[in-house]
Amino acid sequence: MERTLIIVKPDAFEKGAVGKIIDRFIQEGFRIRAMKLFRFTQDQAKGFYIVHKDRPFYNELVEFMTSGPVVACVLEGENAISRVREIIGPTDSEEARRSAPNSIRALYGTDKGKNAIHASDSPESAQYEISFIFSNLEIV
Ligand code: 3AN
Repeated sequence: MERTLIIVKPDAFEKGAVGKIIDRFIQEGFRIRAMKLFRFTQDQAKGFYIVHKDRPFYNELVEFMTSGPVVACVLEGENAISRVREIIGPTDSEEARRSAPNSIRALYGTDKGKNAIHASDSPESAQYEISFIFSNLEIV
């Protein structure tokens, strides 16, 4: 069993897609171990995305992630990290509509920035991201 973190981003929250997105993971067999609705401060978003601090889109990413509420969940399942990445689809939602039309980014995202959902991409990032958002007492 493996755990991973997803964040329904402000664009998908604004569209009212939170329920459909979380239900997709339940239907795919994952268990929800923690869930939280919140809004990132600038400093929190910078810390969460610290691995991207030298990328040209870092400021844009921080602005977007602080633009409205998000919903974060810890999901558990076999090979959760890679399976969840498969279900969310490629980073660019337009590319996702071409190559993975049933992926979450294809269905609910707009482009490379406004791409509806985040998911951890490795065991190291899953561990960092889960403990960044949740305390032990919030994970069942
Ligand atoms: P992923 O989320 O698929 O792992 P990364 O790790 O390449 O993608 O990028 C992290 C986040 O940064 C993405 N989820 C996306 O929101 C944002 N991002 C990536 N590339 C761009 C870009 N060219 N312009 C704006 N935002 C981007």
